[in-house]
Amino acid sequence: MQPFGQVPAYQEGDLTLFESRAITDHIAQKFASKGTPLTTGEPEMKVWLQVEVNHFEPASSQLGWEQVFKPMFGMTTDPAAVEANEAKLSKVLDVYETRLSKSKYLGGDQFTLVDLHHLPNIQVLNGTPTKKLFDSRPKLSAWIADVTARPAWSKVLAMQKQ
Ligand SMILES: N[C@@H](CCC(=O)N[C@@H](CS)C(=O)NCC(=O)O)C(=O)O
Repeated sequence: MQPFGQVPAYQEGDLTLFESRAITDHIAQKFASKGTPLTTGEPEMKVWLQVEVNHFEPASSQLGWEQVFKPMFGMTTDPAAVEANEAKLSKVLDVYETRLSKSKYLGGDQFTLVDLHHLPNIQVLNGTPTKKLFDSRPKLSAWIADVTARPAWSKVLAMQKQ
């Protein structure tokens, strides 16, 4: 189902999808009339979807790998990699701090897939010293408190514990 042997993959009748962001986009469009609309289709939202993939994800996933997943697999965290990626992530978060002083959410004034795609890495990093990069930015901290308090995210976290 997933040509690179990774998760996630998604099957719906004859339709098979991979790449998490393509899957969420499909689900958001298909069920647009149910629950919270998660996509606006606005050019601005598309820009910020790309910001997450190209700027937030690389640094944040490396920080999660070094500080959470490597220890989980009995491997040793590389402090130099943590320092380098915290420097990269800081620059991204400075851009976010400015963005969030102008709009309530990253993709615009409503919660969208842009915000949603940040949740897994934020959750991972909230349990690491990298959280200091979030806590030191007031707009970003308020946005994190808002998006992580959403009932749907609480359900995801509860499912992870099952
Ligand atoms: N760009 C892909 C990344 C998928 C990915 O990295 N999956 C990880 C888990 S989060 C995986 O399956 N890793 C195991 C492997 O690569 O063998 C997506 O967003 O779906």
